[in-house]
Amino acid sequence: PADLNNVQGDVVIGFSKRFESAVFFQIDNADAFRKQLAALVPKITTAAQAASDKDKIKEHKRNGGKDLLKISGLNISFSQTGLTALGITDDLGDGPFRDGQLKGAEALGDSGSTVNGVFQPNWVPAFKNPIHGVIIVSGDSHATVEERLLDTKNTLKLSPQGGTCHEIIRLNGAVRPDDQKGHEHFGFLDGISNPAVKDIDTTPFPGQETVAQGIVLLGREKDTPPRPSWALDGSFLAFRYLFQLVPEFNDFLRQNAIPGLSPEDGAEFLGARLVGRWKSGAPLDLTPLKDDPELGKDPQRNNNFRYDFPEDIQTQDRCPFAAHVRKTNPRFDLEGVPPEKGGPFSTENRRIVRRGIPFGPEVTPQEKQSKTTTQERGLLFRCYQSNIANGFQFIQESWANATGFPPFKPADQVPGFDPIIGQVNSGTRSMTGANPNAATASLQLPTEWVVSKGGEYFFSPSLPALKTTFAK
Ligand code: N7H
Repeated sequence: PADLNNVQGDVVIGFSKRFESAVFFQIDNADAFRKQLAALVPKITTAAQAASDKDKIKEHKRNGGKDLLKISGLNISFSQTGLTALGITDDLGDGPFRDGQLKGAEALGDSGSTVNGVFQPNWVPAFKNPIHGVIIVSGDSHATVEERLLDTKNTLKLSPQGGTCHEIIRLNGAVRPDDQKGHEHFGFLDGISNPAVKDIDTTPFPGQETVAQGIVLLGREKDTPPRPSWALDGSFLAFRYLFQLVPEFNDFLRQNAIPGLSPEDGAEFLGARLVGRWKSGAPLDLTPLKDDPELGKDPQRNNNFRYDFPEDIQTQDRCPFAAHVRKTNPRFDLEGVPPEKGGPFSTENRRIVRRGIPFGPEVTPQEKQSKTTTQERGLLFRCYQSNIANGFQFIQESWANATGFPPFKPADQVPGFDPIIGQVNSGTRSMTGANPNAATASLQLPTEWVVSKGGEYFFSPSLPALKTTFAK
């Protein structure tokens, strides 16, 4: 198994964070960059350090301390064009990584238009130009992030003129305030369900699935393609710059509130049906008719469900097939398919390690009133996996965007799109099962509430690879 001193901390374990910045950069002078990188490598946060930071925070809280320990994390990752700029020519064996995300944007379903026969997604310009790498800096406060980032820039000699590399775009994320802490901008508790990695997350929560190390780390058990030896213990990072149309989402919930309840409760219930969890985090599969905030925040219970039923076919009585968390981790919808139907199908190699953070301000009173987004906000989505085609890309294209998925269901119930992230290049979307009393009824959805404005695929090398293959 991997040594946690060799793996970057964001890949496994994860950073403890309130604030985070992602600085996307382009390399100008490969030799000089490699030299400065040698000085940066000892400063990079390993998984061992990230784990010890987590323990420190726990200890601090146990002693009655407020959650203000000074903690920060630093990681670095490179795109295919970044490897090429550095003169690293070994093939990492991952198609989507090699091609870059821009080329795959149309297939991912992003909105855009075709100009002279070439699809152009509606991305911000920064992501339409080559990005060589990304530095991720996290911390307990804005000041901690600034301090660590300044030191990183100085160490790397990242500067607009005459440095080793320069910044293309910087994106800043922050945990939302007060009782929305840990919730994404639509209001739902996030970061509940990640797979446990074998021999690393050794005490999984009930219902938390343990995956082989090679599902996340290259070169480990169950990682299949041939890799250069230096790729061992690295991981692919899929980054997505996703805007969220929050007032529009809330307006839709009110307009289409589930009947038979007060308008507020009907809207709340519809929101839960779209996501598959209540805003508190409580899964519909365990509490299908009303929220249970105690369950929502209890890690011993809030992931302990499988969508398994005593019936001989899967149903969407408790949770729609298309609900975001069911589409993106179908559990028993695949693992419970009986042998006579060709099953069971394992979902192990579809699992990803998610590490997103919200960006942008809270919804303003004006936006609420006009039901129209005027401020940019959303999710700086990122996830790690050893194989992008099996992980992020498969979940987006073959599950969220695939109207027939999951397959093992009553013939008259076409699940439709994942209402949160499912997309088809601004085409029309619908789903069934939103109303628990009308499983076959189709609900028309807006073309998108989550709008992709950019992204890239990166490789997060191990510490030994950074020292020997990347730095000099
Ligand atoms: Fe999702 N949301 O607020 O609705 N996501 N997601 N996601 N997501 C999850 O279980 C959300 C996105 C997954 O194991 C929760 O931890 C939003 C992308 C997966 O049961 C909530 C955006 C992809 C899971 C959200 C967004 C995924 C998951 C419940 C974009 C991959 C775990 C919290 C702005 C292609 C499912 C939790 C499981 C959970 C939301 C993006 C995948 C609330 C707003 C792009 C695998």
